[in-house]
Amino acid sequence: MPSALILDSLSDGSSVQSLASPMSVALDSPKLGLEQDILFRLVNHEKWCGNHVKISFDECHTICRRAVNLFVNEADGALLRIGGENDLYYVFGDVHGQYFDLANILDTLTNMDSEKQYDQKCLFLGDYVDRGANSFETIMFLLCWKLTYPSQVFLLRGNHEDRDVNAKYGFLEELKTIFGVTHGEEAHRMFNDMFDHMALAATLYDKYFCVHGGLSPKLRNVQTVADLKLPIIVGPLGTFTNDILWSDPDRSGQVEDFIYNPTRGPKFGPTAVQKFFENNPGIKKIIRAHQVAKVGFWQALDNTVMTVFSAPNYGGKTSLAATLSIHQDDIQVFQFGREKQGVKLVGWGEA
Ligand SMILES: [Mn+2]
Repeated sequence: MPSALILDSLSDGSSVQSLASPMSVALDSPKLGLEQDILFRLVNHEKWCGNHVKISFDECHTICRRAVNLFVNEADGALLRIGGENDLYYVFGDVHGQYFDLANILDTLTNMDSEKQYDQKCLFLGDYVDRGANSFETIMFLLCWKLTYPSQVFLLRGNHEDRDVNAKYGFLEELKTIFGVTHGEEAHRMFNDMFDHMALAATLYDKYFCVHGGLSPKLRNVQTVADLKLPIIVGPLGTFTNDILWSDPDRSGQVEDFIYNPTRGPKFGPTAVQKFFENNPGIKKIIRAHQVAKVGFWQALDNTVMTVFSAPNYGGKTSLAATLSIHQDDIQVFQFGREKQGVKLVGWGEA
């Protein structure tokens, strides 16, 4: 039986909140509502049955509507400001529809005894859908988890949380398989209207700028993101909203500030990062996703930019997934590899 973790916020609040199995939450608690009912179906969903989990169109509609409400209320414009004194954040990069791998990773983190002295929370950097086989399960899991534990799970938007992109790379096709052509297209509109309400970036402990892609020449400071208003339709190449979901740090040493790439947003260099830090006192690192990493993560531009990627064996090629755990100045990396029985922890240490 696949299982995943749920942050255990059902305790009386007197102790720190640690990661607990959703199975115990589902089995030991009285039925709480639709979100928990769907989580229960998801964690019991058999990996190899070849079908998608049974969640009706109307149930998806309800969950999307509730998520939109939550997203709009928690964000400052399109910015999340997170990271309390005693919080520890697990930070995830791209998941790309690899629901069962995500479930394995979360399950492993649940069973670790370390770091239990902090309130454990999760931040996801986007790209939940497309490419993998279970975009539907991934996004429904994350939404229901978020709705159950709103102050412990945070979801940013990736470049694939965009109707034009996920009409091309798998999500729309998956929805048509699940709901039929007409309802599938309707579900596609519904999910994407919800995506328009996701925040575009977060500040974590006022030390880290967290975003799916990276910097933009039009991003002076974090207030630029806070000045936006949800919902947001991602603009075309060259616009601010497109830039920060698509941009990449330069690793060739050829780019000082910014250079535009005709297909994939800008590349930013050391001068761009330095200017951004000067305009954002306190911020010392950019934490982002968006690019595959052979060992699950990499650093660039003199360790000012960290990339994390959380989908193992992405695109059918052998690669590790990683999850960061961040408490204030301390960043640890957990690496996961896919083995016969599922995805297993294969390495960890300081970043
Ligand atoms: Mn991406």
